Amino acid sequence: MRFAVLLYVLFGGTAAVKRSDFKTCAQSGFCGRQRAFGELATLEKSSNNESEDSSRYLLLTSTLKIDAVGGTVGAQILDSLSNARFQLDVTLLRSDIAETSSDAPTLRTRVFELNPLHASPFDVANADNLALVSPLPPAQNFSIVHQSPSLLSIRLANNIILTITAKPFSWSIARDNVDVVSFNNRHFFNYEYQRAKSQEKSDDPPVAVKQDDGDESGADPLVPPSKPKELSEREKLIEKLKKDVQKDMWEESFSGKQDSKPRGPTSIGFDIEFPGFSHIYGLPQHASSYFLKPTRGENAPYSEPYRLYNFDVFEYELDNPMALYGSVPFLLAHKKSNSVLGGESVGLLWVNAAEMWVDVEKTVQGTSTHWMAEAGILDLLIFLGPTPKDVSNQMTHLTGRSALPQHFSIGYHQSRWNYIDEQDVHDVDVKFDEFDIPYDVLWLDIEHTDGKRYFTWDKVKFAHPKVMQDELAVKGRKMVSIVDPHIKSDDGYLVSKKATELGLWVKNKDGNHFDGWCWPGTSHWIDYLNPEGRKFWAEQFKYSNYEGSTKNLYTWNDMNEPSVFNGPEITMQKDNLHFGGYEHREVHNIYGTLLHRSTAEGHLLRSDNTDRPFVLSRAFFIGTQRYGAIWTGDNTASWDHLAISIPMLLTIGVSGVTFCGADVGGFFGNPDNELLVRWYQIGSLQPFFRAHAHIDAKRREPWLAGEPYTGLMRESVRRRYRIMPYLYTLFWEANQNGVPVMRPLMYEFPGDEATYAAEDAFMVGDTLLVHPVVQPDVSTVQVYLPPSSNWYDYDTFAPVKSGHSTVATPLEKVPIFIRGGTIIPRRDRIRRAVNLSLRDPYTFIIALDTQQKAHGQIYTDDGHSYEYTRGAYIHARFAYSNGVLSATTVRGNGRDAGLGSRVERIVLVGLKSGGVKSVVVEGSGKRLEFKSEGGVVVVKDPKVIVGEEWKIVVS
Ligand code: NBV
Repeated sequence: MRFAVLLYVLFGGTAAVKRSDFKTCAQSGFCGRQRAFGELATLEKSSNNESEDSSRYLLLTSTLKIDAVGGTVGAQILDSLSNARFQLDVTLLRSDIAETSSDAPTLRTRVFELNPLHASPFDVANADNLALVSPLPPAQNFSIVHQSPSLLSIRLANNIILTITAKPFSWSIARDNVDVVSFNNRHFFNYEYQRAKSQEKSDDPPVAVKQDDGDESGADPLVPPSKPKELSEREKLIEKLKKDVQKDMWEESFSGKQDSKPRGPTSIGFDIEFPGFSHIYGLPQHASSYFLKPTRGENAPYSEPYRLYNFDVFEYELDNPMALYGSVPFLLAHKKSNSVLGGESVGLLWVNAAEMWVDVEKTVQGTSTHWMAEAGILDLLIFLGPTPKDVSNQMTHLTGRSALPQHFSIGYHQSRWNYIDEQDVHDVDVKFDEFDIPYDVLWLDIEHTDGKRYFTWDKVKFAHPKVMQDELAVKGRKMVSIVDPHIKSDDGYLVSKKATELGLWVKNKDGNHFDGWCWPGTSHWIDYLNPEGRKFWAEQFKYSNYEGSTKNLYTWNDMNEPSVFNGPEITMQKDNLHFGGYEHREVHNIYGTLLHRSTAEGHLLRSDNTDRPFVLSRAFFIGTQRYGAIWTGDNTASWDHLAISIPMLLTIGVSGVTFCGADVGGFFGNPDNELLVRWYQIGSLQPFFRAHAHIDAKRREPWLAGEPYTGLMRESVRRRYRIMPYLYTLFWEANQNGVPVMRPLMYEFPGDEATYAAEDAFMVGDTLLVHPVVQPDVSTVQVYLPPSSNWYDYDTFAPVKSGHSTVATPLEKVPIFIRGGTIIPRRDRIRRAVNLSLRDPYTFIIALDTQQKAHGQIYTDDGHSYEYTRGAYIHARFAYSNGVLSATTVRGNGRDAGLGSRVERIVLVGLKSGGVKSVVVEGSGKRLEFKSEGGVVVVKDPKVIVGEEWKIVVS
C-alpha cells in the first residue's frame, strides 16, 4: 500500500467511520453542561407553573437605551447568580433588497460579556469582513408599540412586532399577531461568564430548582432520623444534572489528548422556539435528511444533537447527526399558513465559528431548538422572509452573494486520485474527444507534487507542467491542481522556509510553532487569521512563485477543516493559538474558509483582478459562497450515498453555499455500471459536477464501462451542456439574490405541504423538476408534481399529470419535468468544452401554462472576467402571452461586446389552439418556417438575436 494511504489508515480510519474518534455531546464538556442546563431548566419550569423568573438572566431596565430613529436598542443583562453583566444590542437591519416579496427587515441581536476576565472572545462577524459582508446594510428606524418596566414592544415592519421581556430576559417576534420565533422561552439561556479558577464555587446552582417537599416539614430536630432519606427519582436526576452542569470546566481530555482550557468555561447556550412551525431545515453539514429530524423528545430518531465542527471523517456514516467537513449555523423554519403563498418561513443564523451542537425537538407548540457553542459571542440574525426565497435573499445579503462562477467551472470535471503522469493526462484528454464526451477540467490530486510539497510538481512524472496545461488549453480546457494547507516542515522547501521566517504558522498553547502530522509527515499550518498569513498564501499563486502554473490552472483546497492526523478528533488542538491571541476553539469553523478565501485572492492577484477565481474547498462556513465551490467529501460508491447527495446538497444550498456537488461515482469503492450511470444522470443536474475516485478504486472514466453505459453517461454530460445557458443564468440569479441553483421543492411550492419533507426530488431553478432514480433495478419511480403547475416530460414534451404518478425508468430515462409557464434557454450544439460554445446559437423551450403563457430570462457575459461589472453582459427577459413571444427589458451592453447570439430554434410546448397557421417576426414581417405536431411547434431559425428586443407572433 502506498505510504500516503498507510499514513491515513494509521492515524485516521481503518474501515467505516471510527465513531470513537469523535466525541459525543457528553464527551464534549460544554455540550454536556449545556444539555444538562436545559434539562434542569425544563424540570424547574414544570415544577413552577407561574414560571416567574426561574431563568437567572434579567434585563436591567435602568440601562435601556432606545434609539427608534437609529434602529437600535441597547441594555445590560444581569446574570443574577454570578452578577456577571452582559451587553445586549438589538439592531434592525434594512433589507431594501431587490426581488424580495416583502420589506421585512432583518433583526440582529448580540449579547456579549462586559469586561470579560481573561480576554475578549473572537467576534467572527466584526473581525475583518470574515463571516459577514462589510459594511453591513444600515439600520432602519422602528416605532415603539409599548413600553413598561417589564416589557418593550417595537414594530419591525407593518405586521411584525418584537417583544423583549425583562424578567427573565427573553424575546419573541410575532407576525400578524402570531408568534413565529422566540428566545429563552424555555429558560435554556446560559452564558458562561469568564471566571478565575479559584473563584469557582462548586455549589453554584445554575438554576433555582425546587426539591421535592416533605424534607423539613414537621421534622423534630431532636429526634435523629432513623435512616437517610431515600432520594426520589426526580431528586436523583436533579443531583446528577447539577453535577453535569459543572463538568469539564477547566480541562478535559479525549482519546488521551488533553485540552488545557486556560480560560475555563466560555460556552453559550439558549433555546429558540418556532411556534406553529412543522418543519425546519439547514445546519449543514450532516449526512442526513433535508427536513431535520428531532434529536430530543419522545421517539426522536437521533439521540445526539447535530454537531457543527469541521472534521475530516473517514468513510462517514449516513443518517447521522455527526459533524462533517463544513458548518453553517443556519436554520430555516417553514409552515403552512394563510398567506398569499400558502406557506411562510423564518430563518436564523448564529454568527459564531466555535464548536456548536444543536438539539431539535418537536413540541406541542411547534419546533424547539437548543443551541450550544463552546466560545465566541451570541450574535443572532433573524430573517423574516416570509418566503424561503426571501430568507435566502436576506441571509446572503449579509453573508455575501455567491461569486459569479467561471463558465468552465459549471461544466463537467474529470478527477481521480490520481492521474499519474503527463502521459496519463494526455491519454484521458484524448479519450474524451474520441468518445465525443464534452468536459472542461482535468484534476490532479496530491501525487502530482514533489513529495506533497504543494506548489511544486513531481520532477519525473510531471516534468513539463506548462506544456501539459497548454495542451488542454488549446481545446478550451483547464486543469485544477490540489493545494492542501499542511505545509511540510522542511527548510529546503521555499514555502515552508519563508513562512517560518515570517512567523506565519499557527502556534501551540506554549506559543511555539504548532506541528502535526499529515500527508507530507511533520507539517505546519499557516495562520489565516493573520492578514499577513493570508497575503503570503495568496502570493504563492503568482506565476513567479508557483512555478509551472499557467493561467489555465485553478485550485483545489482539500484537508482544510483542518485535518491533522495525530490531533484530537483528527484536527487541531483547541488550545492552539492564532493571530490576535484567539484560541483555535474560537475560530475552528472559519479556518478552512479563510484558506479558501486566500486562495481565491491568490487567483485574483496573479491575474491582476481580471480573471474570476475557481477554487474548490472541502471545509466550509458562513460566507463560503463568496469564494468558490465545495463538495461533500469522501462519499462511497453505494446507492445510499447517491440518494443522500440530494438532501445533503439541498441543505448546503439553502444555507447559502449554492455551488456544491458530490463526487460522482462515489469516492470509496467501485460502482457497478448501473450505479455509475445513475450517478451521472443525477450529478449532471447538480450545481458542481465532478467525477472523482479514491486511489485504490478501479479506473472508471466513462468510456471504460462500454455500451450502453458509456453512451448513457455521454448523454448525461451532453444534457448538462445543452442547458448551460439556463444553468449559468441560475448561477447569476444566486449571485443576485442568493436563491440556490438546486432547490428544494418547497422553495418553489411553499404552500404545498406535500413538498415540505420531499428530498427524493429537486428543482433546477424554478423550471425543471428532477426525480432521479437512486435505487438499483427499478423500472419505475413514484413522482410527485405539485398540482399548482402543469408539467411536461423533458424528453418528449408530452404533458404529464400533476400529483402523484408512476413513471417508467428504464436505464436511459431520467425523470425530468418542465414546469408549465417557463422558458429554458439552451444551446443544443455540443462542443468539447463550455467556452467554445459561447457564440453558438440558442434554442428556446417555451413550456406553456394553462393560460397559454410563459416567461423566462437569460443572463450571459464573457464567462471569465469582470467586464460584466462594466456593463459587458446581456440580461434579457422573455414572455409568451396571447400568441406573442417577446424579448423585453434587455439590460447590459453585451450586444456591443459581441455577446449576442442568434436564436436558431424555438420549441413551443403545450399549445392548445387548433393549429398554427403562421409564425411571423413582428416589424420585418418575416414569415418563419415551422413544424407542428401534437401541441409542440418547432420554429426554425427565427434569426432574432438575444440581446435585442423583438416579437414573434404565432397565429
Ligand atoms: O488528496 C487525496 C484525497 C482526495 O482525493 C479526496 O477527494 C479528499 O476528500 N483526500 C481527501 C485525502 C485522503 C482521503 C482518504
